[in-house]
Amino acid sequence: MVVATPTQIHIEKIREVELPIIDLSAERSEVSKLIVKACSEFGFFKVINHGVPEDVITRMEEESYGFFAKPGCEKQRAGPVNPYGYGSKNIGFNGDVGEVEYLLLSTNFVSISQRSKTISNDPLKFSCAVRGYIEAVRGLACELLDLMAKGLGLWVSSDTSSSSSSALDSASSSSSSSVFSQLIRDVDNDSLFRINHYPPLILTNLKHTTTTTTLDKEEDTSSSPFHHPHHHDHPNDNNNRIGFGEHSDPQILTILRSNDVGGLQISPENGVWVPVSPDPATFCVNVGDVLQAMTNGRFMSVRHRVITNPYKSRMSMAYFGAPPLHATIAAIPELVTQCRPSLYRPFTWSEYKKSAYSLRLRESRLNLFRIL
Ligand code: GA4
Repeated sequence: MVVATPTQIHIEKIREVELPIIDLSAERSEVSKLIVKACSEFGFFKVINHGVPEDVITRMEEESYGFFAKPGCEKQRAGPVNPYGYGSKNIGFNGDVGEVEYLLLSTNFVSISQRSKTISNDPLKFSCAVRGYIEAVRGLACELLDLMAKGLGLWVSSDTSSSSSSALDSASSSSSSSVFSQLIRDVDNDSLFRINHYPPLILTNLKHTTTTTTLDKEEDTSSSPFHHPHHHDHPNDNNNRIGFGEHSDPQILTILRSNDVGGLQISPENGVWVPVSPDPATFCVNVGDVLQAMTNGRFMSVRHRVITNPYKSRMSMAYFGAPPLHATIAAIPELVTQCRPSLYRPFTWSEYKKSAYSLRLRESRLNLFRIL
């Protein structure tokens, strides 16, 4: 274990900033401007009046709680995580760990119903809940991507034309979906659904005394969290552990819903961490690396992490909208100018994904594709 010097510990600043809140019931052109502003300045925003039915969310949440409440040996039956299934503590393939257990699923319905057999005693109920949730959240992701395209002046919708144009067509061509949402509407899209459960510290400690991941790397004094009752929400306190280490999401767009337990933090600049207040009534949306590349850096894929709560379980459900593996990702021509030349060389999603899995979680993988 590396011992941190006092300067290393003080580098980390926590700022209280509220994320922009987008009301999807407001006037469309106003909403699209606000979304573009949020994606350019924060890379993150919250959505209210999102139209995803409450019962669809509740059903998915109940199924998830049901799974994580099972004994460890039963949960292991849904593993290993590669390519899809149950994982615990290990993240990716290069030695990253966190105080998290999770289910990683493809959004392909055939794959989900296959997987459900090892996840639930009532596989049909589980796969229907996942299917309903994914359909609703994908709809929301498409709507948000279309609003982004409108806000960037890239797309004029036309209800009469079909959506057959390819992602490489001019972005401003008239169609029923934008150049962004076409990628995740594609039948071959590579989108993912992930359910994360961050157990409270007390449970984690009782069950696993050997592998823990502390935020600051001082000696671990966390076995008695009640000795620090006034500091239990401070992330530099040893009672808080890394649930999911800092990273950016590789895909296009992430739609996250959590229970009422906080822990998500975003990093608008190096060494600064901003806690995101939990709100089960909203969705938290963030720009992924692919969208940063397609907007030629106009939108930011911001680093984030999750800190566990010492007393309460956090559960989050994330939909990662991704292109088909063979899709070529390049900056939208309208966003490349003499003053703003192309920042990244074109790549396929398959190439990018391979590169992401070959690196550690915290690596800035988009930089490998930078040309300037
Ligand atoms: C971060 C976003 C998604 O959770 C995920 C993660 C994936 C994994 O957990 O297997 C990655 C991580 C995520 C980024 C870089 C690579 C891939 C672990 C890792 C080290 C499922 C994804 O697509 O990328």
